[in-house]
Amino acid sequence: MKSGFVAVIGKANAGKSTLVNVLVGEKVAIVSPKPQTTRDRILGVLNTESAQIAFVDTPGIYRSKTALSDWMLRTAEDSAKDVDLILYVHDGHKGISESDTDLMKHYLGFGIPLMIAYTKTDIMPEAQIPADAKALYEAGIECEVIPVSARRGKNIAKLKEAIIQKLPEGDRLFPADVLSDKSEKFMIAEIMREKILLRYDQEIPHGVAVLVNTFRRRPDGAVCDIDLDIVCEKANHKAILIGKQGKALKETLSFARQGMESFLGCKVFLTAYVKVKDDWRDKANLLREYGYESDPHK
Ligand SMILES: Nc1nc2c(ncn2[C@@H]2O[C@H](COP(=O)(O)OP(=O)(O)OP(=O)(O)O)[C@@H](O)[C@H]2O)c(=O)[nH]1
Ligand SMILES: [Mg+2]
Repeated sequence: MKSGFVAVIGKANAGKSTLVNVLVGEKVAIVSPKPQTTRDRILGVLNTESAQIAFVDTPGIYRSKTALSDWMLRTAEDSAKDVDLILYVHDGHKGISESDTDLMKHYLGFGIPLMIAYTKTDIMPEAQIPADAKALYEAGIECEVIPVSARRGKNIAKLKEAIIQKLPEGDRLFPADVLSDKSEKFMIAEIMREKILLRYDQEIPHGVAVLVNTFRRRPDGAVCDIDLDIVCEKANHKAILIGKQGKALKETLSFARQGMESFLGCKVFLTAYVKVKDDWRDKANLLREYGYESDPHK
């Protein structure tokens, strides 16, 4: 039996969470076209007959502007320590820049085996792949590079095999039915945030935190009642989130409710309030209150 922890690291928007979801075979992390979608370290566990891989999805590496993104960066950096393998996810269709090779070298310097998942091959010319693999090698990145498309499921089996080969012999780290370390309540808040990321632009989704006040499954199990707060950081953001006659919020909530229903497998009654907490992303007490602890391992 092989088992171990694999930190999934890379620039923001590279496709890390999409890849973790495909590898695990379930949605354990939300995904959006905007950078800085993932804020927390999220465990996604893949079980096979002869192996268990505990993937640690992390916030993408991104230029830091707020105390929240500082915390996210620290979370990613800390997650890459004490693992058996670093899976560095590179967005192949963006080409290779010096900042990419610098980051790869930074993680190679951790002294932990590193493998590159070169993803999004479905939206780039095939000939570019060997050219980039060569460019990486010439830049001093000496490690296995596996081209994949998480969206099309291409080469995912090969990537799993390559990862398992690098893991140590050992028993399962988690019971075989555990998929994630996050609760249903956490995922409810994340699904709400995902729909906000998809619906609104610029700083608005990045300045939103979601707090679930009530999450209750009725005794027959067929219905969940969910009540949550959408906290934004400016009064004008609140107006945009709600929209004219509440239309924007109503649409976003309907979209979120559908996502929650398919995740929970039951009907959902969702109520939500939009609140303003001025510049909460730079306030240590509010960061803590919203679950972005100063110590990412807590
Ligand atoms: N075409 C294509 N798009 C992909 C692929 N993988 C991810 N994407 C898209 O890339 C965008 C970012 O994906 P995420 O999985 O959220 O990326 P991430 O690295 O987790 O981003 P952060 O959490 O912000 O760091 C989304 O729009 C995905 O649908 C892929 O294999 N092919
Ligand atoms: Mg992510």
